[in-house]
Amino acid sequence: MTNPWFPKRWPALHPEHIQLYSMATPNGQKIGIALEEMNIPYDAHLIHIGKNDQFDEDYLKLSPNGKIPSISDPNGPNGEQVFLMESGAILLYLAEKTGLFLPKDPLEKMECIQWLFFQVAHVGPMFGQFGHFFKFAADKTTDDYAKNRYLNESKRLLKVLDDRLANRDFIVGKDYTIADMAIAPWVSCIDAFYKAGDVLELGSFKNVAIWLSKVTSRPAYQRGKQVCSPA
Ligand SMILES: N[C@@H](CCC(=O)N[C@@H](CS)C(=O)NCC(=O)O)C(=O)O
Repeated sequence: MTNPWFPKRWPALHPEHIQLYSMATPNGQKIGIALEEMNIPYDAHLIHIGKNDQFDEDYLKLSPNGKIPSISDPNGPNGEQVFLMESGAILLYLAEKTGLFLPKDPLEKMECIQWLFFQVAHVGPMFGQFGHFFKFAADKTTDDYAKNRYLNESKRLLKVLDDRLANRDFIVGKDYTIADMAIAPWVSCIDAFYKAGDVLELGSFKNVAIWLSKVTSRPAYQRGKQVCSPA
């Protein structure tokens, strides 16, 4: 095993533990939630994206795309340090490492991975673009074209989720998995951060509402969503 490497600005407090580099946005929250749910010891480092920490030369060495979240694990495969970016890949890595929150049954496991990819490919980018045009750039565009495009797509995705949850407790089935950890912070942020519950008609997605309250009331979820909050 070679000596682990840590970015200069964010030294490890416990070099033997997983290091999380993140901020409490929906993509970042997923990993704080997973670490808490899985009871994994970790050091948390705030990468303040509003202050461009994500472009720090050292940070880019562990997360070349310049986004949060990322992790390093000094005890990765073959005992070597591993660096990982992309929240979906990190969730899968942590679930495989611990054997938790990823179904053992092969079919259910594929379904879990499918819904995880659905989050990363659709829910995150579309809700994120909606939030951008609805909350942050409302005064920078001359018409509603972009806002409406992402609003309609976000509503469509909420309906896909609502249908999926019509006869299931959680996204895959009866058990809570990393797919729930990935999707819930994004649905939660619609009201909590974008203040767009009304415009997206969140209340009309009844199955989503029941599922969301089940997931977000978990103590580990509550702890995890605050990890790497700016002061
Ligand atoms: N697909 C990536 C998306 C990560 C992402 O977009 N992170 C945002 C915060 S939610 C970020 O780092 N933004 C900083 C920037 O764009 O400069 C993932 O799931 O990890």
